[in-house]
Amino acid sequence: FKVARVDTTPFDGQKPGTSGLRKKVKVFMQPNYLENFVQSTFNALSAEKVRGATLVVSGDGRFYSKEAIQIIIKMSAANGVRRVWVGQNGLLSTPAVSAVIRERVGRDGSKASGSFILTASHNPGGPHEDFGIKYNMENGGPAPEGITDKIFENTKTIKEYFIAQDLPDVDISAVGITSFSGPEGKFDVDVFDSASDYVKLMKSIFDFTSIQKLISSPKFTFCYDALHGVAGAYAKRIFVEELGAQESSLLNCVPKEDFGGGHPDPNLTYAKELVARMGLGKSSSQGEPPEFGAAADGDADRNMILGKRFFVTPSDSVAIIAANAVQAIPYFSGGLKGVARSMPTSAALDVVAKHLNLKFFEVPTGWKFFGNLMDAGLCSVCGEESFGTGSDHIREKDGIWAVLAWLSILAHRNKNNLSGGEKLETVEDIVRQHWATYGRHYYTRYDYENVDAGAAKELMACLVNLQSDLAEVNKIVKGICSDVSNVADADEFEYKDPVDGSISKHQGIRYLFADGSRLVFRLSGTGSEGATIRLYIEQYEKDPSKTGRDSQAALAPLVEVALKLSKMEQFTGRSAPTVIT
Ligand code: VG1
Ligand code: CO
Repeated sequence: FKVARVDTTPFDGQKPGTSGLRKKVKVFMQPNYLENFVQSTFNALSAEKVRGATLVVSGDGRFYSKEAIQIIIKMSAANGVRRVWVGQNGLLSTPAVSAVIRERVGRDGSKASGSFILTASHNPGGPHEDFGIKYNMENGGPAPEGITDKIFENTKTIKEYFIAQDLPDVDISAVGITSFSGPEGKFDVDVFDSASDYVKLMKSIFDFTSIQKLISSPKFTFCYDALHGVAGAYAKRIFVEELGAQESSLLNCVPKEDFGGGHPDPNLTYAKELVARMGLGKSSSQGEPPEFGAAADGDADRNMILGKRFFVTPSDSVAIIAANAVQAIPYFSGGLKGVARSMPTSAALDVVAKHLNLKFFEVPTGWKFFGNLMDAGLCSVCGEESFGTGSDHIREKDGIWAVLAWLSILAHRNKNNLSGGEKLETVEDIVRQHWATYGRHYYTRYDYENVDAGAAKELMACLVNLQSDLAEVNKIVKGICSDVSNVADADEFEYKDPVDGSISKHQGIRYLFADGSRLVFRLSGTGSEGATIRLYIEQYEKDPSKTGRDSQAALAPLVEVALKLSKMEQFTGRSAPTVIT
């Protein structure tokens, strides 16, 4: 092949957000749009990460992925990349990409130094929906801000990109290596099985035999919903082929370019079918719900954990996994190095860390901040309130890992109880016991999606302003509701990375109450249109006789305070949020 140099001009708005660049498909399909971003990324990396390097290129299979993969292959060839690894049919979950970067060895002994991941995660897909791209580094984790800032700077001045226009499209549906020769020598495209490296890693972490016993017990029933995302490709291999679950346990496990028209976001609003099957929500199906249910997002890094007629908040989930990991999961049998959560995530994990005397870290929203802690050996288990849970086995959150962690806890708790007449210890039992031991963090998140960007900025600016006068804040708060405790502190969250010293500012506005309750306001960094305001509300209850309330009822006074304090309706014109989780 030959290398063509193509003239181009910058596009506005190619700034990577919380997790890469996400835009409507039609934006990405403009001539040179994807090419500019890819070349800007190559130019942001040091030469040895590109020339002669091995890159992974794959994603969640959403609409436009196949075309994007061919473009990136041709641009990689032209930029001197030696090998491109592609999951069969272009499919790799985000956690599988991270595993492949860290674990896979090519036939010629090669190792990958980075990856383009093609996904907009939990955002819908299809010709009128979202596409996305992000770059992950040699450790398998998202590019740090230093790199994403450089990429953005490059997109503003880009004048040219390089592409091997005459390279034929590679058949990514068949496993195998295709070799080409170019001006600098050989270039290989290696198409490989999407699941095997990931499955191997999971088998090295968990005790599959004990999970298999749980799943085969007549007392245990199971259901997994991939929402037509890429998780389906892994669910079949792991839950059915390895662990013996029945095929009928899998819902929506055929990956689709448009996620079947749905919103591939595993929460009580969008995972409707699973929610009904589990006996939650209004439209409960007939029959006895399964004991355990779970769902994933489009790229399979998120998870929702459900018990029979019972929802586990993601903040509780990470705390419960941390509290049980050493006993239930072989990978952690030597102890946990530390735990971490993102700032808006509830403090349930903090209480576990304190009890177990573990190192604890609070980082800004987005998985990239956990990576440094893990690389430095400071953190084993971490999570976010946004249905993200994971560990240092890779550098991304991991939806199927979280399900296997819960299955491991259930298998451990019930190991002498799988046959015979006794009742199983359920998901709900485990959560209620956890609350009895550690107290409960009532928690909810209100999302106002696609609001006017100017209005969202104003609302945030007012909240920042208000923080300078706590006496005034308390006067307003008491005027709204006399029952809530005093606001003891308020700030904008700022993070200093303990490993590299880098500072991230403006990571969300916090109002911290004397009794440990919190209100947090943030603007989302993953939307593709307008602005999304997120409001996070949390209240701690230590008294075991009061941990069983309905969470929306328990939080009602704080919700009222948050909405009035921020003048939410006045600024946004919305009388209710788009989604409550
Ligand atoms: C959201 C979540 C955040 C998560 C991010 C990526 O970001 O709040 O916790 O890490 O999505 O998840 P934001 O900036 O919109 O609040 V995924 O599964 O979309 O890659
Ligand atoms: Co995701």
